[in-house]
Amino acid sequence: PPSPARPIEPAALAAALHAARLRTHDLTDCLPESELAAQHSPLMSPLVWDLAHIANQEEIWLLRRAGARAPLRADLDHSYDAFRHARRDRAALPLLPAAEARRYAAEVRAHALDVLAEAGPQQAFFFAMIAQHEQQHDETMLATHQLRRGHPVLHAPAPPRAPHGEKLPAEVLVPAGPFTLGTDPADDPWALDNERPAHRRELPAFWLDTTPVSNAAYQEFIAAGGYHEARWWHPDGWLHRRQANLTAPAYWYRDLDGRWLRHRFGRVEPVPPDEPVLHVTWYEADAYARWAGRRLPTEAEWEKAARHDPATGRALRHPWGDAPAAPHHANLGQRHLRPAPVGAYPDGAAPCGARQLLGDVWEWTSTEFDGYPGFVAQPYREYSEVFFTAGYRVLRGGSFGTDPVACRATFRNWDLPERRQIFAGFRTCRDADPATGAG
Ligand code: AVJ
Ligand code: FE
Repeated sequence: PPSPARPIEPAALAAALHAARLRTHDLTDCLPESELAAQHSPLMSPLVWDLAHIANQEEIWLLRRAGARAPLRADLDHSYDAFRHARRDRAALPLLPAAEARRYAAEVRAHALDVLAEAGPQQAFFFAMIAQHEQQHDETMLATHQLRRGHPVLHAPAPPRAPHGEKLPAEVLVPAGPFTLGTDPADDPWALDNERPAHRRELPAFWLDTTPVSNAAYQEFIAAGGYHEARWWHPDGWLHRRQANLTAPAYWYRDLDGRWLRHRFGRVEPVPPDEPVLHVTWYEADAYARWAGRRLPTEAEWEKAARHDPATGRALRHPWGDAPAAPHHANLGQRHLRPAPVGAYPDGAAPCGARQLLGDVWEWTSTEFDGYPGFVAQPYREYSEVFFTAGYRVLRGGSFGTDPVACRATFRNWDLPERRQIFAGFRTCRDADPATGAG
């Protein structure tokens, strides 16, 4: 792993591991064994698989690799190897019952903290990676909760509203010019391999939606017959739309009066018009953008809007600056179980004026997932490299279910264009007039 100029303090690593474990327990202690072992969807693992996989990865990377310890439970490696078993097949594996999985996780954690106490700065990255890994699985488990049928078991207060009476411009201008894409360990010791290395890019000016696309805007696309006109759709998207019979975002349906309702973590409620649209495929996002006479941003455009500060020419860690994400900046960390209305979080605005770039909903970009020039797999090929140029699209910005430890303006997520169980929405953009740089 890289050796950062400013290594992360061991206390910060221990705190990140601890916070992730509290969340893992919150997501799993609330369900009986039968529900933890159940396959709620072929798209997702049983929650008991995630639970022991989190512990097994921690054993592999922190105990065996960083700590050079002898294996504790080498017999578990096979069942919890994500590359050996598709999610749909994992319920049939000889999985640890939840109580045993929790014991295994606690035992691994006790040893991991011993390793951390002896570790040098060379080892810090493994701990940062594993804390993020657990949080990523926690978000995946949250998506499994959304797929599960049954009474609500998760609870959280509503997110903040948008500032009252404020009229935001529909789009903001991101002027032409150079900026930095990606980061280096010296600047961000938490950055994962696919965020590296930092490199200069140049982009023409473009106009970006100030906020993610709302449910109300998306309903106009539906009402205009957008799902039934091939001309708006990518050819593969049109095929998928017909095969999967997509007619609205996942979890939406109409009542007898034609009003849109949605399922959300075991509850049914009217679709809130002013929230960012959620649970759409890349194909739906792409079709909406074409229908609106616009396009999805590239991930370079997204990142420039999210962190380039024209006043200093510097790249920020977050849209609001380098300060750590606080609750008033962004809807992150599962503090709420839904996105905030579009226009919320004025304190989290980027220098260009765009809002909610971090938090609320992951944002689909037009870019296919690949390594940056000079990419080096760190420490294992299976985190990122095996997914390059394999048809995955990049998502940016994190959702309400993403922890701040696994979210920053350089963070890259990816998924297949037909997936929508993840907390994905989008915003659109358009080229600026090349003559005026605005237009
Ligand atoms: C980065 C969210 C696409 O869940 O497939 C978890 C994260 N990698 N375990 C995924 C991950 C290995 C990954 N994503
Ligand atoms: Fe994993």
